[in-house]
Amino acid sequence: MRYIALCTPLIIASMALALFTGAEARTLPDQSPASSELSRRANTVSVPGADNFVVGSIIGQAPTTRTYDFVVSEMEGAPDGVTKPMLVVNGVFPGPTIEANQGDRLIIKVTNQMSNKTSIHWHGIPQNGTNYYDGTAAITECGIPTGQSLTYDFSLDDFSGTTWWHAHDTEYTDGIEGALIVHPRSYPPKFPTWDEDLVVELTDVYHTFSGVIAAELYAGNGSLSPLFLEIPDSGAINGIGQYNGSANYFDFDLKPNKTYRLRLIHEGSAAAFRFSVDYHSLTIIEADSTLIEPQVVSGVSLAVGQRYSVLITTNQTAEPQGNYWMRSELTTVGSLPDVNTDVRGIIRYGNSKSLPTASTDPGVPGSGLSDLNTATLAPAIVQKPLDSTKSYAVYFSVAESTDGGTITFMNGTSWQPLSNSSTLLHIVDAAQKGQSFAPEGSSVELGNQFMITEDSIETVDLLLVNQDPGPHPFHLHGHTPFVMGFDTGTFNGTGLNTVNPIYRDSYIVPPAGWLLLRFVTDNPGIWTLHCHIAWHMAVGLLMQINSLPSVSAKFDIPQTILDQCRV
Ligand SMILES: *[C@@H]1O[C@H](CO)[C@@H](O)[C@H](O)[C@H]1NC(C)=O
Ligand SMILES: *[C@@H]1O[C@H](CO)[C@@H](O)[C@H](O)[C@H]1NC(C)=O
Ligand SMILES: *[C@@H]1O[C@H](CO)[C@@H](O)[C@H](O)[C@H]1NC(C)=O
Ligand SMILES: *[C@@H]1O[C@H](CO)[C@@H](O)[C@H](O)[C@H]1NC(C)=O
Ligand SMILES: *[C@@H]1O[C@H](CO)[C@@H](O)[C@H](O)[C@H]1NC(C)=O
Ligand SMILES: *[C@@H]1O[C@H](CO)[C@@H](O)[C@H](O)[C@H]1NC(C)=O
Ligand SMILES: *[C@@H]1O[C@H](CO)[C@@H](O)[C@H](O)[C@H]1NC(C)=O
Ligand SMILES: *[C@@H]1O[C@H](CO)[C@@H](O)[C@H](O)[C@H]1NC(C)=O
Ligand SMILES: *[C@@H]1O[C@H](CO)[C@@H](O)[C@H](O)[C@H]1NC(C)=O
Ligand SMILES: [Cu+2]
Repeated sequence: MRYIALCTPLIIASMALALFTGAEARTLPDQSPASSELSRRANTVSVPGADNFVVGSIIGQAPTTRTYDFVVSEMEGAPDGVTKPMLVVNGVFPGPTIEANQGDRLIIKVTNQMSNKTSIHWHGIPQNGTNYYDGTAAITECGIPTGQSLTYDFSLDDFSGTTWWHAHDTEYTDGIEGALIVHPRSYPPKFPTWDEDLVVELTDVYHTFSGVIAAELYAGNGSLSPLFLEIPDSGAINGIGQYNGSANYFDFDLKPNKTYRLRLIHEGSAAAFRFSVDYHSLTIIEADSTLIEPQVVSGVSLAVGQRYSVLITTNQTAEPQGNYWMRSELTTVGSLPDVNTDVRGIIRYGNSKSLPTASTDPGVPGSGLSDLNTATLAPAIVQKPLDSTKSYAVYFSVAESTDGGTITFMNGTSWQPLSNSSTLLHIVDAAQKGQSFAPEGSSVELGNQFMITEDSIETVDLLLVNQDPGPHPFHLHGHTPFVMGFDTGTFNGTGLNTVNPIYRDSYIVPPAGWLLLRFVTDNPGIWTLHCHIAWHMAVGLLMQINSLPSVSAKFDIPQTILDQCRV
């Protein structure tokens, strides 16, 4: 990898904010006064209210339709203290939490007040029968033009778990994202329990506007070195981070001797995060939206798009004031000057507002615990994979573009979004004329739409081969595939777990290694499979799975989506 220049922040603004007013009500959770200070400035992003990070009150309600109104706009914000241009929903970062129960229907009206198009993707939601509401710009829709709205309307069906929603391009890097929590009807017998249920949204923060980074990454020009541009400046926990001496922290004010479920959600764009809470062990109970056999660890690493639920018990005494750091350390970004990798928040359960005292992560002393090894994840509800009926291998790589920028390939094709159209429109148009858009098997359509088409229900083995020396976190829309195996080096036909493989929607393909997914093509539509490093997808690391096109042909694509493709 060439990492040759420094990522220079464009704007450095110092914010004079009182950290502790001493007059705050004790609430759960409790944010730094920085947020209320910010919200008083016009056209400026604020941190959402405490309710946004507490869930669980709707459990047990009868199945219902839940409606949300999202207005997306351009604002200024300062998640880590440095003022930057942001793109946000309803003026808050992170965006509004959507909370529902298994079986509910969601109706979300999204109005675009930005100067560019947008679309919102509901990460991990199956969208069975509603592929056109998957929110993938240029694939399932054409994007919501400036000044227009699109109302996403879908059933959650049997889906449950911790996930998130986000704009489906680098716009999400600047703030268009939020939590999406769906409570299951029930948990497996003997599954652990908790007293309160909290949302912890982890991001990396870029001082440079995402549109600028993406353009320069590809073109290889500008003042910033392209291969370096994917390096964030810092990070944030629930919208608050630290940079260059700013010291605001997201603050959970908890009760002693209780068990809390923390739903960790990686909503960032490139860095991996190692999450831990000083002196507290973490009991992992969920990976993405899959409940797992509980495991006690000292820390957990999350790649872009991944989620983990962890239980912590507020029963420690190592910090006499009862204040503990929670840490979201940026990893995989190297040790670079001017990047703050040491991102923190606070968990309090004493009566003091002072800062925790530990300067470095003390771990869980005397526990002998180590961090999660994802190879040991086992689902709490075992599903036995069917034998595969089809098998494909896809090789992906990161390369230098002719201009000296960065370009990525999946089997030699670098994806570029169709303009004023979507893959789904092409599929449906062709089918309605009695033709097919793509032949069965693998093909490249319209120059750079690389896809695999199955018009019957198949159990597909897809081997992803990473030809790059870095790890890449992949995500397949509309499915929760089995992760049959992964390793560095070359796949030799062994090393697969056919007994109780984890099924989840986001997985790391190891450096210069492989990962084997198994999924069933029983969900009609066009499904995106891509690297979730926002910059890698922006320069081409994306392919599509075209399932049951003769069923997709009967989709009643909403008129608004059709109209918005003609703008
Ligand atoms: C709009 O999109 C262009 C092209 O991707 C990008 O360069 C620009 O920064 C974007 N502007 C905003 C305000 O999102
Ligand atoms: C970089 O290249 C792009 C595409 O060729 C061009 O639009 C842009 O103006 C260039 N920017 C600079 C700073 O040279
Ligand atoms: C950090 O802040 C100091 C003092 O405000 C300023 O001089 C310096 O340029 C800043 N450094 C970075 C990397 O932002
Ligand atoms: C928490 O539980 C421990 C052990 O039962 C007890 O010693 C301690 O007083 C409790 N703390 C509070 C604040 O209730
Ligand atoms: C704190 O709670 C954890 C998790 O329930 C438990 O394993 C541990 O023994 C408790 N520690 C103390 C000091 O009570
Ligand atoms: C990808 O390329 C490899 C090597 O050329 C080929 O064997 C494989 O079939 C291709 N995969 C697909 C899905 O086309
Ligand atoms: C395609 O979309 C662009 C950007 O929204 C718009 O400026 C242009 O007029 C559209 N072209 C056609 C042929 O509809
Ligand atoms: C084959 O691959 C598996 C999984 O990566 C590995 O554990 C095993 O050592 C490999 N066997 C040989 C003979 O290379
Ligand atoms: C999607 O719905 C069809 C028809 O109800 C069903 O056969 C199929 O199993 C479903 N697929 C998924 C992934 O839920
Ligand atoms: Cu990648």
